[in-house]
Amino acid sequence: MHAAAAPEDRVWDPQEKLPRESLAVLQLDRLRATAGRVLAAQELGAARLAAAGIAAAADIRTLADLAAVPFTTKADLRAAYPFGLLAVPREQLVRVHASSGTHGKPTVVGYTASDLEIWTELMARCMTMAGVQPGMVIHNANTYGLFTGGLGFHQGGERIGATVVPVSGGLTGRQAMLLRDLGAHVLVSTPSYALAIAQAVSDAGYEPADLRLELGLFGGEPWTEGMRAEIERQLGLSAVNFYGLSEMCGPGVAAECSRRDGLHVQEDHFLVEVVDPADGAPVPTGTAGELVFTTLTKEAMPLLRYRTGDVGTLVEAPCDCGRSTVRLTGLTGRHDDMLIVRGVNLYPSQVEHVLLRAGGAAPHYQIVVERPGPLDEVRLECEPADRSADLELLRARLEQQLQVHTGLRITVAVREPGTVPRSEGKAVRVVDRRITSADARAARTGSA
Ligand code: DLL
Repeated sequence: MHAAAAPEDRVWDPQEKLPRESLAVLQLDRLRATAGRVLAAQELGAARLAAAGIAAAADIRTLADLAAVPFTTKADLRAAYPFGLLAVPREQLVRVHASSGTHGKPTVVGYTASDLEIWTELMARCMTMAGVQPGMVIHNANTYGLFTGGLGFHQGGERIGATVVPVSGGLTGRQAMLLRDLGAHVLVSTPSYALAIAQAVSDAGYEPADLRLELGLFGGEPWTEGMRAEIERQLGLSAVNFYGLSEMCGPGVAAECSRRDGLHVQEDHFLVEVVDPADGAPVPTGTAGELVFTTLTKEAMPLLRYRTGDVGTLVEAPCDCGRSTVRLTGLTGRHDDMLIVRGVNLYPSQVEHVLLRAGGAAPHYQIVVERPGPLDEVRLECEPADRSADLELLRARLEQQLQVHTGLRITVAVREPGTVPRSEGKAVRVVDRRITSADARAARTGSA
C-alpha cells in the first residue's frame, strides 16, 4: 500500500498555487524574455513581433500587448520544416520529437536541455495532480518514439519516483500479461488503446479485480465522458484526462486534478487564449473556441500565439484543489476534424456521445463518409456490447438517436464483434471516402 496522504492534497510544485496577480507578473516577465529570444534568433517570430510594433522586449508593456501579434500556424511550421523555427543553433538540441502529421510531413519540434528539464517537471506536476505517487508502478503503453506520449510520461514518472514500465504500444496480448504480473497501479495510453488493452485483459481471462490498477492517464485524442465511464468500468480504475501537443512540449500542457472538472493549464509556462476559429477574434471566457498558446519558457522553438486547431473552453472559477490556474473543458476535437455533411457540422465526439449513451453498443466505432451520388452519406460502423443482443433493434435505436442529437440521417452498420479497427495509438475515427469517390467519378467520366 502507498502512503496514506490523500493524493488530491499532493502538489508537486508550490508555483501551481501562485496567486493570480503574481502569476501575471511572472507571465509578463517570461513573455518579454521569450520575445527577446525570438527577436534575436527566430526570423519568422521577429517579423510577427515587428508587425505588432514590438522591436525590443521592453516594448511589451502588458500581457494584452500580445493580442496585436499575428498568429503562428501549422502552415508556418510546415514551411519551416524541419528546423526553420529554431531560436538556438541546431547543435544545442538534445532531442527531437514530432507530431503525428496525418497530412504529409510531420511537424518536427526540438528541445534544449532546459526544455527537456522543464517538460519533465511539468509531467511530474501533472501526474502528481492526477494522483500518481512515488513507488507506484506505471505501465506506459503510449508509443515510444517521435510521439511525445511515450517519453513524456516516462520522464515524469521517473521524476516522481515511480517505477516506469516502458511497454510502448502494440503486442496487446502481452500488455495484459505485464499489467497483471508487474502489478501496475497506473495505466498510461490513449483512451482508444485503453479499450483495446481492456479487451486483451478480458480475453486473457482476467477480471479488473485481478489487476491492481488505480489510475489511468489518458490523452492524445478527444474522448467523451461516456468513453471515460466505459474505460473505468472495464479496467476498474479512475481515468484522468491529459492534454498537450508536440508544438508546446507534448503532454504536460494541461491535466485534470482529483476533482476531474476541467484540465488545469500550466499557465506559468504557456499563455492560453481562446479565439473564434473563423476570424481569430477573442471569444468571451466560457465560450468554446480555438485554443491558442504562447510558450513562455521554451528555448529551442518558442512559439507566439500558436493556433492549435483544437476546440476548447476556459473556466476561470477557482478550483477546490487550490491550484490557481484556469481550467480547460469541452475538448471536443480539432476544428478541422469537424465534418460538414449536407451542410450540417458534425464532430466525431458527438457520435461517440450518442453511441455510448444509447446503451447496448461497444465503445469501438468508425465513421465512414461517402458521396455515392450528389449527396454525402454517413455511416456509423459499430459493434454490439453483447453478442446475443437484438442487432436490428440496436441499429434502429442508434439511427433514431443519432438523428435526434445530430440532426443528420446517419446509417448504422452493426458489425461482428472485433471487426471495427482497433487502435494502438490515436484512433482513426473518420474514414472520409468523399475525395476518392469524387476522383473515381472524375476518372470514370474522363474529366480527371
Ligand atoms: O498527442 C501529446 C499528448 C500525448 C497529450 C499523450 C496527452 C497525452 P501530438 O501528437 O502533437 O501530441 O498531438 C496533439 O492531439 O492538438 C489535440 O488535437 C490532440 N489531443 C491531445 N490530447 C488531447 C485530449 C500529443 N486530452 C493533438 N483531448 C492536439 C482532445 C487531444 N484532444
